[in-house]
Amino acid sequence: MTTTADFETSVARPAPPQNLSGIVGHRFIYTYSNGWQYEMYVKNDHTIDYRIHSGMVGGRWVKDQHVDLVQLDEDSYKVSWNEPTGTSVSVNVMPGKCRLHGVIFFPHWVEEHGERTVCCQNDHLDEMHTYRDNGPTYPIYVVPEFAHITLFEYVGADDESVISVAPGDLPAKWSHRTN
Ligand code: FER
Repeated sequence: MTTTADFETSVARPAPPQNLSGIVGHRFIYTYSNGWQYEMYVKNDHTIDYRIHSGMVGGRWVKDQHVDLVQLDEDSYKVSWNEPTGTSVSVNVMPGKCRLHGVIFFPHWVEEHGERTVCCQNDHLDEMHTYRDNGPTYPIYVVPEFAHITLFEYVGADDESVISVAPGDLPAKWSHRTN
């Protein structure tokens, strides 16, 4: 059993013990305070699939994004990554509190032309890399927002069927399911 004391850290041991079982294999749907609705599936301890149900780049979906995933504390995880578009994201997740905080760092070209990223990204990787490399990258558009998690469920790890269709091809109100 892991107790609160086990999360004590020091200069010699800055990282707390890692137990990712509270987030790996889980799907969660959340709405940011700006109204943007996202869905993330933590497929394993280094990979996510996701769909964007609404917002600036609503309709976008991605499989097999490599991420850094750590446990910060009890009921506290951080997922961080860089997209083929150049966008960087860092998301803190507190499942027990249904609380999430994300910071998205959009290159300038995505702020100007978000629609270019609305696709099944996996079918357009070369195109995204070209857009990324052509920019303009700066100024970066930083979007820091809290979100409320409306659905959090265990669906099992490494399941390709969890996120396998575009957000627009789901039944009406599919993302409105809560638990
Ligand atoms: C999130 C915030 C942003 C997220 C994904 C993104 C899956 C991706 C943004 C982009 O590349 O457009 O919470 O979760």
